Amino acid sequence: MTSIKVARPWDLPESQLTHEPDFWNRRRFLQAAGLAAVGGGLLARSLLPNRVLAVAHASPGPGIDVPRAKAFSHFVEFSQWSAETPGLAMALDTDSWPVTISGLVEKPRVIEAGELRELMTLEERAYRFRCVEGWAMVVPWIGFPLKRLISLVQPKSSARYVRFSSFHDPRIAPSQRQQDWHRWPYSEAISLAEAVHDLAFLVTGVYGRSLPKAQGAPLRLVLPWKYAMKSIKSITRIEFVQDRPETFWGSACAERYDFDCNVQPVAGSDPLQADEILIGSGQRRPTLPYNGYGEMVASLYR
Ligand SMILES: Nc1nc2c(c(=O)[nH]1)N[C@H]1C(S)=C(S)[C@@H](COP(=O)(O)O)O[C@H]1N2
Ligand SMILES: [Mo]
Repeated sequence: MTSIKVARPWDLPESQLTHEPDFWNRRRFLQAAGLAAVGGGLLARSLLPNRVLAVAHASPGPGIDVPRAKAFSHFVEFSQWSAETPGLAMALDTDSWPVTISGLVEKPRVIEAGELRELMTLEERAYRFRCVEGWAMVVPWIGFPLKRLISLVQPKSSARYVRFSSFHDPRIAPSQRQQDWHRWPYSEAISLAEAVHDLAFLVTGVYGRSLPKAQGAPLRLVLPWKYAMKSIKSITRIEFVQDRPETFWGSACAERYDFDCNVQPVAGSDPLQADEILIGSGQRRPTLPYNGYGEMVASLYR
């Protein structure tokens, strides 16, 4: 059987995809590139209280031979060091995962992530993915446009922002027990205009499989023109609100991360953003405005 591929504005040449083994072995790559302590780095270079730094420095460095460290993953609920995350994240009960959609909508509802997956036609989209720490890749995500979910619940005209929250379960997430200076649960927010943009994608799978827990199963957001911290994992709540919400990183270090977090060669006061390193090839190249999606999204910010 042949399938006809219709070109979409975000399509990238297949040659640009990050090779799947490089995706799963990111940690090893990042370590070789001197970027291994990505989770720790994010905290250490930010303006968090000193005790965060103390925690970061007291932890053992990530060793590459930890058997369960299949993938690099940034998931602060579970661990400072990515090596531990895939194992710890196994405790997420993704079989039963109600997602609450509430706030300024005509049709609020609670829907099981599995039910949502059935309801939506899933598609594959390869997007550039760029962490504020400087690494970049091109990932074939599987999911559906966020705007399709939004049309299900029908926002009221007073809704101006969409706020996403991750799970809160200190029994399984060590940082939620130990790091009381953070505002748990992890949350992110975007404007409604951003949320209904074609590129905004809710993700349930990656590289042709269902999303691993460490990557934010069963449902995560992917916003390819923004730093990956906005691409919140393991979403349990989506709220439509009038006022701009606080976000997890915004309240931890507002001086460093603005609300938009759009990828820019030089973002605010952070001179580290001029270049990025491609996972796999290790190529260093200039950061692209809006991570290369400027033609599609720049008009949102004029
Ligand atoms: N709930 C939650 N979502 C999160 C994070 C997190 O710590 N918790 N980290 C963010 C950051 S900083 C990055 S770089 C990406 C990493 O996604 P990946 O592990 O799938 O590469 O997830 C983002 N979403
Ligand atoms: Mo990140």
